[in-house]
Amino acid sequence: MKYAFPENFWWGSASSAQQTEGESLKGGKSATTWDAWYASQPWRFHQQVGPQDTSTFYQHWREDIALLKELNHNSFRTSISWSRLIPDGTGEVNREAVAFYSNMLNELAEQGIEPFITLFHFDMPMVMQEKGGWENREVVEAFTRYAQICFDLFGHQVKHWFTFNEPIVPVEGGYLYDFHYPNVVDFRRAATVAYNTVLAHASAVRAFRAGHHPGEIGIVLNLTPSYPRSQHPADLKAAHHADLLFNRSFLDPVLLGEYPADLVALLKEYDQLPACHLGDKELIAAGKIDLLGINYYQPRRVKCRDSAVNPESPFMPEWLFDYYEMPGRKMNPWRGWEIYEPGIYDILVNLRDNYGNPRCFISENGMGVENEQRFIENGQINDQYRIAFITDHLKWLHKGISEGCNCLGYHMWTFIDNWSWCNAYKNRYGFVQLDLETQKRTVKKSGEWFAATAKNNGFDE
Ligand code: BGP
Repeated sequence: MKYAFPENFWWGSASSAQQTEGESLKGGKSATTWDAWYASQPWRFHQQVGPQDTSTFYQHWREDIALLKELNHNSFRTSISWSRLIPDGTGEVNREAVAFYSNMLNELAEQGIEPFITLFHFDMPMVMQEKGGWENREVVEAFTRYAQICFDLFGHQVKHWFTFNEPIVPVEGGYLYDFHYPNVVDFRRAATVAYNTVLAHASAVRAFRAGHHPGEIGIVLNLTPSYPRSQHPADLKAAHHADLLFNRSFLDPVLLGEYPADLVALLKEYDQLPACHLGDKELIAAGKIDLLGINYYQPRRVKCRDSAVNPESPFMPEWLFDYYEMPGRKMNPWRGWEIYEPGIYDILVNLRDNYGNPRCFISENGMGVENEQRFIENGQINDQYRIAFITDHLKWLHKGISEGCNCLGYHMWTFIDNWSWCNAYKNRYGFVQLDLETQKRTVKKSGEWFAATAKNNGFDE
């Protein structure tokens, strides 16, 4: 086999509670920011399809786990919904939710599929958001309690925990660029949200260790390698700043136990540092992880600014760099994201060389495509573009592993076409096609390809 992967390599896919469960306001669950936002501004969502329209994992989990098995998954990541488990955020545990998650985890075990469980995948309970969400330090304690409850309830079933999925995204979306609730545009508030998220992460890790729970704990970060337009010092500086803000603001605390000095200096220079309390440093140092999940979709290409910043305008990341639309770059035209396969290798090499080669795996990688129906042949979506996308990324991943990078698995986004934040069903990512009307599931060609690859632990070319 030309591209053989290490023994016990994790092959699987990822999903999340809000995007798949459905029954968004049923089964005792309270509203998340997504439910509330949809209720007040449905036009924000593609074709006004809201988070209630899903593949209804809440009912179809058994059937879906059978499909995971059919696709030869040996592992699968999903999340627990805080607002389902503890509807008022801080009080009573919802027994119906406990039964649901525990039955689902049992079924995964029965099928020999290792569960990877995320505690927070963008779905803040609205009751907590009303108290300030991640801007309010009190949420750190509430999140830690929620995490502890999960460890206590499901610790015998789950061996791989993740505190957050892509914690920078609610920061960017909710507090900088207006694509998540609460639609604030304010760098200082964004910095506070990011800081409190790091504290919440560290506090949950500390609780996990204090409780001597079995297994390991980590976080899932979306890493966007920052490439400069040129080797000119001004472009290099722009790339360094983008890297500090969008990667290292989480990567350094969770792997090294501290913030990069350059980032602290930068925020100080622009008077954007969040308030620090006594003991925060020690807490952050306690938040070092066992396992890093890497979501890789696209790089970030930047250049120095061509024009001076208007000093009257509010501080934004773009004060420090401009985006660079590199001529000839390969794009996914539907999602508007660049496809750059070597990025996956560059991430791994950076982790190996600058972060002590931590245990890691690719926790998401994928290709969202519009109107996939047009590729149906004999009743099945023939998504050759997705097979090519995965193959090309796996080749670079394989190269990284053969050069000593400590990458233990590859999970695709996603198992079944799911509801996406604001984009609803505009771009579909699944190995399995979902008919929203009938709930019928049909495996795509890429699903079959992946099943064979997972079974053979690699592929030939
Ligand atoms: C990641 C998220 C996923 C998923 C994916 C695809 O950022 O972790 O939840 O949605 O991106 O992105 P989108 O659905 O916005 O196209």
